[in-house]
Amino acid sequence: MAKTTPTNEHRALRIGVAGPVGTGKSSVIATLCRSLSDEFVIGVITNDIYTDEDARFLRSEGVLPAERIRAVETGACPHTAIRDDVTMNLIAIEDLERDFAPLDIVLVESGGDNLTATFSPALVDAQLFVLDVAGGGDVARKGGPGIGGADLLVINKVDLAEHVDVDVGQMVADAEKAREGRPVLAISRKRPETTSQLCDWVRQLYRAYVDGSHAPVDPGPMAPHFHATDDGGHVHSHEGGHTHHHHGHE
Ligand SMILES: Nc1nc2c(ncn2[C@@H]2O[C@H](COP(=O)(O)OP(=O)(O)OP(=O)(O)O)[C@@H](O)[C@H]2O)c(=O)[nH]1
Ligand SMILES: [Mg+2]
Repeated sequence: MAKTTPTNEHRALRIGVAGPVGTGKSSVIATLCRSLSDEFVIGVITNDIYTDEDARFLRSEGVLPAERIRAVETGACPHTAIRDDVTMNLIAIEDLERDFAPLDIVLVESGGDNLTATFSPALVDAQLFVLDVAGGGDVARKGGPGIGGADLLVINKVDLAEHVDVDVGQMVADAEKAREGRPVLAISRKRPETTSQLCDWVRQLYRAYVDGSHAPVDPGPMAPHFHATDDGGHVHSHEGGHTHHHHGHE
């Protein structure tokens, strides 16, 4: 496998986008591609369990040339592919970087998972974690490595807050408390003034990456958890000590 440490100025900045199912990871990526494609050459890798649905959605948005958006099908365990064994993703990123060199930024969407999935710092230089107001105002208080330790926490779909009785200010305050000063952005793709803050964050990160002042931070391993399945699954454990069963995979 090719070397993955940055050895020249052409190695793209790799940004992971994680968060629970449906919070708006693909939409955030589409917004970034749409807004930043004049400034940066961007590529996208999506991680889905069984399909290339996210890649197809992003291609259909027309925000990037379709061939610069590639899918990794991770099988039954999306968090493994971004955390414990990142080989498939590293190969996909390196292929993309080679085919479209020089890329400035590669955005990696994780499979929609639970609250605890985070990227390994061996895979991405920085990561954002996406929550939405529709998941409930108290989610931010629940903490976990993504909420607490991601480089940026995004609270998405704030346009829906009034419909789901969520106080965005309170949700942001709770998140800031959980994050000990790390940044939180409340956004909606329907409110350009909010997504422009997200773009500014990426621009600032890119500058820090290029001048060498950005250091990848590990948000921490997944919390112990258990996936129940039917009989016949096998068991394995991950970093962080959790154990879970897979049914009929591998
Ligand atoms: N109202 C509103 N809806 C949004 C916003 N962003 C995303 N959505 C909607 O939320 C739904 C999920 O968005 P996606 O971007 O597909 O979410 P995702 O996190 O990529 O989903 P998975 O990859 O399936 O986990 C879609 O119906 C989007 O149209 C927003 O800012 N406001
Ligand atoms: Mg998606």
